[in-house]
Amino acid sequence: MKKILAPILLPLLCGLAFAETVPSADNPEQAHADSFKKRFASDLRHPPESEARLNKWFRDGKFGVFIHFGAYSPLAGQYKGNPMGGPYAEWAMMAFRIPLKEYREEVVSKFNPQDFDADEWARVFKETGMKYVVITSKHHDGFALFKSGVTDYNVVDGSPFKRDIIKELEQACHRHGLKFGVYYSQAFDWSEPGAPFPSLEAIRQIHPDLPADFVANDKTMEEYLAKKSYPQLEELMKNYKIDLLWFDTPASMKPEQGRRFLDIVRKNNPDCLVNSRLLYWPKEEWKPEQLEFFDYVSLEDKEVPPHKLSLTTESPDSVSTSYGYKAHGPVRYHTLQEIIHRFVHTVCGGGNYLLNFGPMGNGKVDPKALELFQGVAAWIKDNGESIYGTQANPLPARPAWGDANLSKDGKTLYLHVMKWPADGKLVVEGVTPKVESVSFLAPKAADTRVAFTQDGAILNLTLPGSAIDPHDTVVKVSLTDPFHPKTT
Ligand code: H79
Repeated sequence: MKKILAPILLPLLCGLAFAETVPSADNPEQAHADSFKKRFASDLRHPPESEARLNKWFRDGKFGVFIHFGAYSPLAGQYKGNPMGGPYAEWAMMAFRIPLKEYREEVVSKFNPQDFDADEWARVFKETGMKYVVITSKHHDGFALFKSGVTDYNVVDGSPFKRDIIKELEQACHRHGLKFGVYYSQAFDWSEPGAPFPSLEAIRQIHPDLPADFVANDKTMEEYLAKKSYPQLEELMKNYKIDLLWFDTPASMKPEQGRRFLDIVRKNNPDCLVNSRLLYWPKEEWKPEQLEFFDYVSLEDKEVPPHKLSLTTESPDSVSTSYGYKAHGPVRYHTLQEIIHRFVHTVCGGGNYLLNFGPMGNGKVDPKALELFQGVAAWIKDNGESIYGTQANPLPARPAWGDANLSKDGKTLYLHVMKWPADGKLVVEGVTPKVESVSFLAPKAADTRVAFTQDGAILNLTLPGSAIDPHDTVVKVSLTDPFHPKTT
């Protein structure tokens, strides 16, 4: 029996800890950069079809919103008065080992987000500066937020809400000019005993009525995929206009199964982007034979790239330590400063920033998330030119005082000053093209003079006594000739 279970349980046990990067005692940043280099060889390149798809909107977009919404949202990390110990509110079913029947009776039957207003959400995202949306159409609990003919375990047929959340949001996003993507948990589905689980015990707790001789194995996995996962992906691709497919936690997935998912996406919409969690665990060393299975690299959950890669990346970050809305048990929200810094470092690292929040059980945007979004919007209003359509940091290293990136034509270098120099002297190393002029990007400081001297590739700036922006002051450096950054 152990042998039969190995393929379905082992990948899980080995690969589960991909949430945060392991810090090294002396220099965690260096340790992260080293692990990053080891994972991604510099000769990895996207296939030409992916290049073409990425160039349509993704690479210039830089900023998306990630939404974890589901039957777990009203629980907010608490079940029957018990707060969750773990970080992820969307894991409630597994954390509390709620049997499927009980989950349907006690959780799904109470999912009724009466204040959900897709148009209002889309307006918030648009005002925040996000260019695309990725929402959980089905998370690990297996409950679909779209109308499905495969099972009534979906929002329209199985909840009192009865409205197709994916349809309403897809239409609202496209009305507002936002690209629309869905997260679909293709492998994990706790409503299906044949799919991968963290342990045998967990299968039995969530499915107590299983026959005594039930075993989960490759065959039950394929049966689950054939019965539910492939058909639901087909439904999503046929019944909705999907611009991006976000797969996750590919436990037990085989290449031929990944190919089957890809075929369903491609034949319905050849432009649809696919992230890199259809197959393999992201902690592994990335190999050329993987490249056909994705358009861009999903970095690890909450991982900010330390530098640019030869591949296009996206960082799935969150406003808090959870993805689903969590109001009970341990939870910490990022400060606005942390969010802006993580966003800017991600973009300067050549990647996209996918910022998650969990809507509340009533369907409203979490006010703490909204406040952070408004802060980001205010910063972008002044500094958006240094984000959208830009290229990664062209300097030899990430500077100690912040970060840097480059306009598309290479003629403007943006310096993101996060740590303001006490003496006003900012030294920028590696500016090889000749500097023409230096100014601040924020309109309120457009007339403030910035004195500079250039000594070879060393640019010396004299800044005012205090920062223009408390989080990140952007200094715009105009160059006489385009900066040609090295490719990786
Ligand atoms: O959707 C979000 C997560 O729910 C999902 N990926 C992001 C985008 C995810 N699934 N698995 N994992 C992340 C990694 C698993 C982490 C775990 Fe744990 C550590 C599972 C068990 C230990 C955290 C702590 C979750 C449950 C307990």
